[in-house]
Amino acid sequence: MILLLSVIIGLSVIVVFPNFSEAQSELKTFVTHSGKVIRTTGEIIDPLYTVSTVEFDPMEYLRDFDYGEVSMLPDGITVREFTIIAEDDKVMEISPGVFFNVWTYNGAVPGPTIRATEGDIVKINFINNGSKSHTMHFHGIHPAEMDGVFEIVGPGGGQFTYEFEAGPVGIHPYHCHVMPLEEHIVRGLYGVFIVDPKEGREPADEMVMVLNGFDTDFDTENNFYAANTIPFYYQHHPIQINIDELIRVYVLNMVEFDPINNLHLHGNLFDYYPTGTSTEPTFYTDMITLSQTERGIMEFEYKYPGKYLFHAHKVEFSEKGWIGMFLVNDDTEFDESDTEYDR
Ligand SMILES: [Cu+2]
Repeated sequence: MILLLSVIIGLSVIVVFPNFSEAQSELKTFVTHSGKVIRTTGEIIDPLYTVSTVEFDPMEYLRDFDYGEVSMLPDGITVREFTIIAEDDKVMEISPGVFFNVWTYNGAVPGPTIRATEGDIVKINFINNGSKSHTMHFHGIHPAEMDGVFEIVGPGGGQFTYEFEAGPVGIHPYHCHVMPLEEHIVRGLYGVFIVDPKEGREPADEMVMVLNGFDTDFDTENNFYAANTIPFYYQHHPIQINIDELIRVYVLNMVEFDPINNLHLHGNLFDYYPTGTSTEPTFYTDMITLSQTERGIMEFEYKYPGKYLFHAHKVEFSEKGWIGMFLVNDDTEFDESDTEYDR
């Protein structure tokens, strides 16, 4: 029995790390995006750093919506004010032992989920505390000078105030738009902007999933993939949901380098609203395909309790971290310590 176990464990190690010894012995030279020449074994960057300066909890991020500081104009229009600080010196342990220099909005990847109602005035006090120029470019409808492309915000405390009317209804990305754009995005300068319809949406257990990846060896291919930054996180910490309760997922694909990403939900189908701009679903499906910055809203409820996977059906991505699990509870009175969600 013990012998059999050892053989099984031995075989699993070979299957999981087929090139481990090869990669260990073979140092390759890479030129980073910023021109630095580094030597690394390949799949995983050498641990140049050993301390994470980013605190990020994917379970907290999942249902954390920032509605800003609310005030009202004399004509009754709601103003939502946000302060967003960009930095580019933070280090995040994106996978055990893999420390990566992320660029952040408000200290995390993704940045905060900014939320407003159609017609609100959104005011973003943007401060660039990084060492490089950065901006915030929102997808949506706004004046040219609020587009975050030509109004470069300089490093070391540069400031800009973005102000525009929230619209159209839907889920939109925001991201830095400074060249080289690829690096400013893949390092982590992105987040979600939700515009709610004035009449609201049906009450639901709402959550945000940003599909992202990290190229930790700078070869313009991702080494890790995830929903909300940390590979395999929701597989090890399943998202608790209730049976027969409407679940609404705002999903955004921010994966660079790979032309497509996708999402498959197990044991169920969902109504899908591309970009969230319509309140009528376009598809009823268990599978969506998303190109860069493509996004939408998924709505579903589970009929049966238990564990259900959701993951990229592009198997390479799911095997490198883009996989998670819903745990459908039969009992609405649950109180699990690994979720902050109170009902
Ligand atoms: Cu930038």
